[in-house]
Amino acid sequence: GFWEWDYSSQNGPSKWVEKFPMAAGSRQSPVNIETDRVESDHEALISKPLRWKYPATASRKLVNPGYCWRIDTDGDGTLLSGGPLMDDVYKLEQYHCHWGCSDSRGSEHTVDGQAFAGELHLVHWNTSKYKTFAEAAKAPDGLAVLGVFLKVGKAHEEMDKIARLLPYVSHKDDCIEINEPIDPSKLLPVRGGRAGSSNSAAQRCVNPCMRWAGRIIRPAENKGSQWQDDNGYWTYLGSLTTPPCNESVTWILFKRYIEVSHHQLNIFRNLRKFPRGEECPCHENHGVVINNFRPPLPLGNRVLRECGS
Ligand code: 1SD
Ligand code: ZN
Repeated sequence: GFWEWDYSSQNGPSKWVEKFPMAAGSRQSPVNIETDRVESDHEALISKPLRWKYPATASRKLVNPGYCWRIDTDGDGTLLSGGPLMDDVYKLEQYHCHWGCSDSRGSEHTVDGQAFAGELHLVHWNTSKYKTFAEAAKAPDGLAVLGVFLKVGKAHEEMDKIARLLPYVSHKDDCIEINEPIDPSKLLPVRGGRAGSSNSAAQRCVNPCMRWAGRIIRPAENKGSQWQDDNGYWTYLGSLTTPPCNESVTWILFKRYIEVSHHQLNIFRNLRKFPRGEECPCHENHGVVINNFRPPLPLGNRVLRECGS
């Protein structure tokens, strides 16, 4: 009969393939990142630094689709380019998050078998080659997702703006407009710890504020700064991690994680999988959104590359 995919034992990741044949493909995501088996400093990656720009005004709507929280953006003025994406320009479509029922699980990708408490995804599409997000989502080089691991620690200021709004989208299909600017570039790791080994470096503002004749000159007022990665990332070709699991994603995972507080994660864990006014399906976790991650799939004969130490 009819069923909707979810993360439960009944309709979860192992059952998706029954309805979404692409889920059984050979280019699926997430994967486990074996740090001592990645290919280092591939020439194509070093030749162009990864760059991004997100005006804070791009974050438009906060949505509860019943399986995560998601912020839909107005792609205008957003940009992701360089690194594995070469000269193609990608725009930000939305960003969303995956998390666990406890702080010891929740990420989709794992690093040397270790899961993080959560994983933030910034979903972009290739505007150099495709006309719409839907068209890009079907193409092998159509999408690029930036992934950031979440580790429990101190509260994250920008994430708190989102956490404070979540009670207004507590139920499935709830949606609100965002009025206070939420800056996705502030959700990316700057000086956090490392998901892999070693230390050093940071992300760098390419067009920072300048002081001139005693005045502070901001880069293109309100339009946001352009940033460049100096932290390092892992990259490989994969898929959407949710049905229909299209094999259209260039994955870029930052080696550095960001810290969010246990309390902030608990606010995520309070979202409901069912619509307002409907009765709570109390049999499974009181209908709250938890463990909304797909477990890692085989890398197969794909190559995982790294850029930066
Ligand atoms: O989980 C998201 C899903 O919500 C949807 O946004 C899709 C893009 O249309 O992307 C997946 S994911 O692969 O970024 N996890
Ligand atoms: Zn995701």
